[in-house]
Amino acid sequence: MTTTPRAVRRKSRPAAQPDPAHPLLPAGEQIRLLDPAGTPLPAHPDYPEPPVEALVELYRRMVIGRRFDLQATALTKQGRLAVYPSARGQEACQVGAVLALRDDDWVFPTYRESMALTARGIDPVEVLTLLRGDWHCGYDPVLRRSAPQCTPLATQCVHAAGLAYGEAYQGRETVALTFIGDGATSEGDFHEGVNFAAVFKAPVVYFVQNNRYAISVPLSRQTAAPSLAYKGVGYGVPSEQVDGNDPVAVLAVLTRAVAHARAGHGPFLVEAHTYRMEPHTNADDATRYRDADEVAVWQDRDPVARLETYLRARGALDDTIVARVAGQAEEYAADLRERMHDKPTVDPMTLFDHVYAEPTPQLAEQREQVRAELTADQEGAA
Ligand SMILES: Cc1ncc(C[n+]2csc(CCOP(=O)(O)OP(=O)(O)O)c2C)c(N)n1
Ligand SMILES: [Mg+2]
Repeated sequence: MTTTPRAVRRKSRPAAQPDPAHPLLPAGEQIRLLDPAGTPLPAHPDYPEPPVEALVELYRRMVIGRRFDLQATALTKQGRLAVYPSARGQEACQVGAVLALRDDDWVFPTYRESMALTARGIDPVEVLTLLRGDWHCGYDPVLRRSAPQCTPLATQCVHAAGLAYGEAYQGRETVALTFIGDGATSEGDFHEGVNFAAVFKAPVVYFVQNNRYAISVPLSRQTAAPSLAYKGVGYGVPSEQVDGNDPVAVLAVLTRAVAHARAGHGPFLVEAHTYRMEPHTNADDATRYRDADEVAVWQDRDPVARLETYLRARGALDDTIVARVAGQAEEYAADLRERMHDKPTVDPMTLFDHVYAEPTPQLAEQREQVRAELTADQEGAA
């Protein structure tokens, strides 16, 4: 006898909810230790406030960093720099990241990170060599533990994973921090880098500066994710989001992220919510894709003013110290201006020297082409 199966009646149950205590998930809100006016918020259980001396040094380097940035933009207008992607407005991220690291840790910067590199103590003229169009990189990456600034988006994410894995493999406690923009988190290399680092427990901090634009593409056209920090969770990487214009919170969150990586727990991803106040580069016109009201909102969240207000209220800054720091920033800019007026001696033929150990026939052909053009130029000038 055959029986007709009866429909199984299931009781309905509430939809599955993500476990809020899941250790990989970022907090639902940006971590913030100062409000936008610079008033301290209640202490955070997971992110203790960094020591006040570190915050004063953060302030000093942010002020110098901002002055450097302004000077670099001016140099483009004077024809001394080919191009400059400004980081004005992102000072808390640029400097906070550097201060969270040890000198023997590595950074993997993009074109946007000139300020971070100078905050690391690299000579600004060496940093600007790339943007002046003189050479691929003006500083010694191994000596400065800083990779060349990357223009191909997100490729540095893979480099950082490889270097960090290699360092750990050799028993060293190096951490690699890689900067990456919001737009570049859509690139395959970002995902491959994070995945590799997660699987092989490479000590990398992926530091996403979400400045809300990829040139003219706004965040709303870049991702549907509620936070870019969610992109780490899918790969098994603990992630956090922080107010990127709160310097105290940026340093606190990155300090913890770096400690996590150094302790051998693998990578950590931090999304910092920030804003670039200037156009993408000096060659861009930002008024074509964003309005002045939006920029004004972010002007009110200025990270330098925010930290200054807080440190003054704590008695760690006064008019004398503020004036001294401003003086140091002016000296820094004047020295840079002066030295950028020196015309560098660059031999274009050296461009071919370090591409391959054994040059390919194509490269040799291109080398000859350039040599012929240079000789023709010289003969024309004579
Ligand atoms: C692989 C690749 N694709 C496209 C570009 C062109 N490009 C240069 S910067 C940029 C926007 C990147 O935006 P984001 O990652 O948010 O960084 P931000 O410039 O805002 O710091 C694009 C598309 C590039 N450099 N490399
Ligand atoms: Mg961006």
